[in-house]
Amino acid sequence: MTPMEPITEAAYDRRRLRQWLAGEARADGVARRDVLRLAAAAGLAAAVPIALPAPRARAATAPGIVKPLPDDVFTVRGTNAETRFDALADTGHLTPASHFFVRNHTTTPRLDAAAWRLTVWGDGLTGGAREFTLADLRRLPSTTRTAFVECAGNGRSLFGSQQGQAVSGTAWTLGAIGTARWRGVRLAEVLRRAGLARGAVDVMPRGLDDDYVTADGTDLGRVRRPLPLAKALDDVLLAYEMNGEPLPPDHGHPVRVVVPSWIGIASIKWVGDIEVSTTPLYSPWNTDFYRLFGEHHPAEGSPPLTRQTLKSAFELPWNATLRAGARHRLTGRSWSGDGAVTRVDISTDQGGSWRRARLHDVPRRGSWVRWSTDWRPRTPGPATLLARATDTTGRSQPTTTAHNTQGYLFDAVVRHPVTVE
Ligand SMILES: Nc1nc2c(c(=O)[nH]1)N[C@H]1C(S)=C(S)[C@@H](COP(=O)(O)O)O[C@H]1N2
Ligand SMILES: [Mo]
Repeated sequence: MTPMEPITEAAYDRRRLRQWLAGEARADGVARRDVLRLAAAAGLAAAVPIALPAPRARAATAPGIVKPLPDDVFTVRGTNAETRFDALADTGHLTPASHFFVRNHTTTPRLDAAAWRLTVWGDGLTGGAREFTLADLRRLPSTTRTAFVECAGNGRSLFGSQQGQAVSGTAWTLGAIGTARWRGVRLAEVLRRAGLARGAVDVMPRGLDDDYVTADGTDLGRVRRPLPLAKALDDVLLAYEMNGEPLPPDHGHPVRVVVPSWIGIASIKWVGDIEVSTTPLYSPWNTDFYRLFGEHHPAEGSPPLTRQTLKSAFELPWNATLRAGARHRLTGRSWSGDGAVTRVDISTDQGGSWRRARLHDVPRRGSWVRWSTDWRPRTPGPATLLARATDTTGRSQPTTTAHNTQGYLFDAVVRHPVTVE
C-alpha cells in the first residue's frame, strides 16, 4: 500500500493568507482579527497582538437526531450521539447506519430528495451556476468506496481523563467514528461537468442545516469549510448511498460530501451548494476551529487540520468486568488517516510486555482493521488494557498526545480500565 498523496494545507494556507492580505481572498463570516492573527504569525504581516477569546463549551440542547438512539448503542452528548465501542462487537467491518455516530452542529433537517438541488456556482466556473438534481447525479458514473468518517475531536475526553488537561468541545470517548460503504459520484466529475475554470483554487461545500450559533450567541452561518481544489479533484465523493441504502436523514440525506481520511468536518452533510472560487476562501471551520492551538503550537494555531491520526479502541465497555482464570477474546479496531494499519500490539501489564494481535481485515487506507487477541487474567483486581497501532508510514501510537486547547487528534495509546473478578 502506498501512503496517501500528501496534499498539504500548510503550504497552501500561506498562499491563501498572502492573497487575503493583498485583498484577493474572501473570509465571509470570519472575524478580520482571526485572519490577521494567522497572517501575522505566518510572518506575512507585522505581528499584531490579538487576544483570542477562550473557546467555550456549548450548552446542551435537544438532540434533533431522527434515528432511535438506544442506550446500549449510543451515548447522547448535546446535539450529538456517540457510538459505544462495545456495541460494535456484533457488527462487521462496516458500521450499520443504526450504529453510526452523529455529529450535528444544530439539528437534522428533513429534506425532500425530489425537490433537492445542488447548486455549483462561483467565479471558478467557466459558465454560470449549474444545478443538479439527485436524478442528474445518479445518471453520472458512480463510484463506491469504503471510508471512515471520524470527528477531529474523537477521543477528546482522554486529554482530561488520561493526561489531566483541560480542553473544550464535545467530550467524546472513542466512538465518534464509523466506517461505511459510500456510493456516489466523484466531486471531480461534477466539477468538470459544471465547467471548472483554470484559475479555481478553493471549493466550499455548504450544508442546508440551520445556521450554527455559538454558545456566546455568534451566528457563524451555515456549516461550510473550504477544500483545496487538489483534494476536491482527488478522491472526494458526493455520496447518495450509505451501505447500499439511500443516505439516512442524520447522515446527510439526500447527498453528503465524503472526504476520505480527512477530519469529519470536511464531509459536509445535506450539501446544498458548492462554491468554486478563484479566490482563496475562509470559514470559521478552517480558522477558529480545526487548527491546533495551545502551548505546543504556534500562537496563530497550526495549519488547518486535514488527515486524521492513528487510534485504537477495544470493543469493551469502560470498566468491564472479566472473570479471573477464564480465557477472554479481546477484540477491537484500529485506524489511521495516513495509511493502512498494518500492525496492532496489545499489553495487559501496563506496557511491560506486548503481543501482536491477529488482524481480521485486509489493511486498507481510509478504513479500519478489526483485531483480536486472547487473554486469561489470573489475578483479581483492577487491570489496564492497551492497544497500540502502527500504520504503513511506520508511525505507532505514542504514549501521550501534545495538548491542544480544542482537544483535536488525540492519538496516544488509550489506557482502558477493566476489573478482573
Ligand atoms: N451540514 C453539516 N455537515 C456536517 C456537520 C454538520 O453539523 N452539518 N458536522 C460535521 C462533523 S463535525 C462531523 S464529525 C461529521 C459527522 O458525520 P455523521 O454525523 O454522519 O457521523 O459531519 C460533518 N458534516
Ligand atoms: Mo466533527
